[in-house]
Amino acid sequence: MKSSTRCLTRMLPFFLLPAILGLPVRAEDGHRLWLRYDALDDAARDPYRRSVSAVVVQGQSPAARILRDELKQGLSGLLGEPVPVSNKASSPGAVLAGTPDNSPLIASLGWEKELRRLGPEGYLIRRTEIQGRPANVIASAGESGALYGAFHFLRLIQTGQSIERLDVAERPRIARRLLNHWDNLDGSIERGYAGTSLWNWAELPGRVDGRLLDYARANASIGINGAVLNNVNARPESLSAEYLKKTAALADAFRPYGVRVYLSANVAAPKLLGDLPTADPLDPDVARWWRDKANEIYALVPDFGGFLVKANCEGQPGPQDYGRTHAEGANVLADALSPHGGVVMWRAFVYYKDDVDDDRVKRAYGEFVPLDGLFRPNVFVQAKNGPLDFQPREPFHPLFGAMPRTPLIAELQITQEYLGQSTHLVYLATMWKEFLDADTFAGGPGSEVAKIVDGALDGRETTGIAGVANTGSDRNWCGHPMAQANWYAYGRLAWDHRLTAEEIAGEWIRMTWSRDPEVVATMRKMMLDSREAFVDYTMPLGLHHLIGGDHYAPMPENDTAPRADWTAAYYHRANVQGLGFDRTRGGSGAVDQYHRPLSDLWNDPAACPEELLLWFHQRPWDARLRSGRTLWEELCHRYGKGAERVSRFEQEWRSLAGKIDEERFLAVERKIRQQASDARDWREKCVTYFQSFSRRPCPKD
Ligand code: GCW
Repeated sequence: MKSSTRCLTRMLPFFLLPAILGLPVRAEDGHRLWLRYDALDDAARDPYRRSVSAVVVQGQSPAARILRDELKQGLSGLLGEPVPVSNKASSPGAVLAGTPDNSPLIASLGWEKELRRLGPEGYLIRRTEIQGRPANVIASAGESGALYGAFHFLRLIQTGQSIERLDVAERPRIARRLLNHWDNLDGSIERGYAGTSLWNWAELPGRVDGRLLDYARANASIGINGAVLNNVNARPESLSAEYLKKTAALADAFRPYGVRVYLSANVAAPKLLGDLPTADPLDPDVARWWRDKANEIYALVPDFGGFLVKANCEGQPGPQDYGRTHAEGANVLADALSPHGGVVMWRAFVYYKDDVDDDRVKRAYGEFVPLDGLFRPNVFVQAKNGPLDFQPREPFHPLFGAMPRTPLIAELQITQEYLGQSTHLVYLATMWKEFLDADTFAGGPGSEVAKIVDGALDGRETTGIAGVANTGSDRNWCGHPMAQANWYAYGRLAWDHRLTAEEIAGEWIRMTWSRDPEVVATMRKMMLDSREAFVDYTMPLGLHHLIGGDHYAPMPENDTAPRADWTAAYYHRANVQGLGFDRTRGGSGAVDQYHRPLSDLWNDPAACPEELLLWFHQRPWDARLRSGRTLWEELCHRYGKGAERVSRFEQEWRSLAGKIDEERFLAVERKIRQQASDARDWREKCVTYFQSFSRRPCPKD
């Protein structure tokens, strides 16, 4: 941008600018997500115009209608001219999409065998000939797969890739790719930072808000195929006849987009909602209650996905209230659902009310590993990525690789509860990749978490992944305009965890912001650096939980929460000698929940990666680290480095002035300014606090 224009952008109210510059005025508030479909510029669209002439979708079902509309809208938008819909592939350049069952033209290609192998969600995209004319074919054995293929095809054009010699075969690596909504029936969202719940419970089932279709469409565009509608801290009423009708209306709305609904279940429902005197999972009346409930649900929602359960944790009821195990609790639900094909996702996030563990991170492993093999085949155990609670950095959860006879769902948190909520730019794909790529050594080297989650290590087809959603009623869906990237990246990784964080960021920026190489390069760099910067300015070197009740602001001094494991002091263990939680063999022993050689490596302070040093070790202030600095100096260095990186975000973002629409530009600018100021607060507060133990001067840099 010319400097005179840049100057203008600083001085003028943003809404006047487009008019003055002669640009079209359009509300660009982030609502359209990555599905904007704005016209490519002339040079970029010419090759596509030559290859694309019409949309041909022969099916008549609701899903086929959605497919046709998406292709028509997407292609017409991107090519800057109406692309007609036709029933025949009579002109060269048809975009033919569908399944052999709903499209005679696709059936005539003889691709059934390949399509069957890719499954109903997989697809082929090929440039081929139909009746002697070149065509672009998007084919799947199932309607969901055809829609996923269409979004793939559109993405190629949105991101400026060639469609000349297309030959794509895709299938998802994980079967259940779910969002978990922690939405309450009163419309609030636990750990939600983007407004209120999208589910308009009060108006349902009579009125389904149009926004819900946009939600389902966005999920379909990234391959998400299920949503758990309500908070894991579940009200029993969500299973009442009244609410099930509302759930059924949502299920009907989402179905054509390939999104199935699931519910969180409160396991005391037989008592709280029914009139049984007990919710003991081994009581025959309780089992009957769950069977009847499952029958009632499936009569309304024939493709209901199943139940997610948080039991015996943070005040939730559970089988242990009756002296039963988690397996006994899960199995009674599983038996009720299995005749209908439903599953139970039983969470491993557990710690107890009256019993604060010496080391809380050890709890889930101790509870669940002995139960391996005792769950019904339609039960998943769902574990968070790390053993504590979605901290900026944790080692992977030791259950991955420790329960070979139980399918495990990996629970990631898209909403940034501990990572700056909707104020800080933190791109989470790098963190999730670190987790998915971590080698558990469960079956020797090369036993990455991803291979456990996608079933490759144990030859398992029952697979799943969950992301705690960051969506809400905010116009831009996720609060921070750039937090949409985390919803997007979650879906893309759930589909194919081999994609890199960098590739996904590049796609998302081009689709959501701009194809200008400078914008792409600048934003991508910021995104890729953001998670490590956040770790550095908040909890470097393996520190964790340095927060208070809001889970946002620095509070390393917090030592008086209602329970010790809600404080910060429980975790950092700072004293005049040093800093960190000793989880070695000489300490809590948590390190031995991991396989060798990892446990040996992490047990040794000289070999342990410094990123996890204070997670596993209490180290003296003068211990030498790899940089040559002492622990104290390195700590100060990291806090400084993180805060400094974010202050450069401010300049980098400003360098894009004029290259991005004003409304979103200013919204991000405001957020980054706050982030940079918060990062300085974190640095000041934590360095000063830890200095009261280290009693050493701050290094000059
Ligand atoms: O991260 C913690 C949150 C709780 C949450 C809990 C859980 C839904 O602070 O808000 O409850 O974990 O995952 O169950």
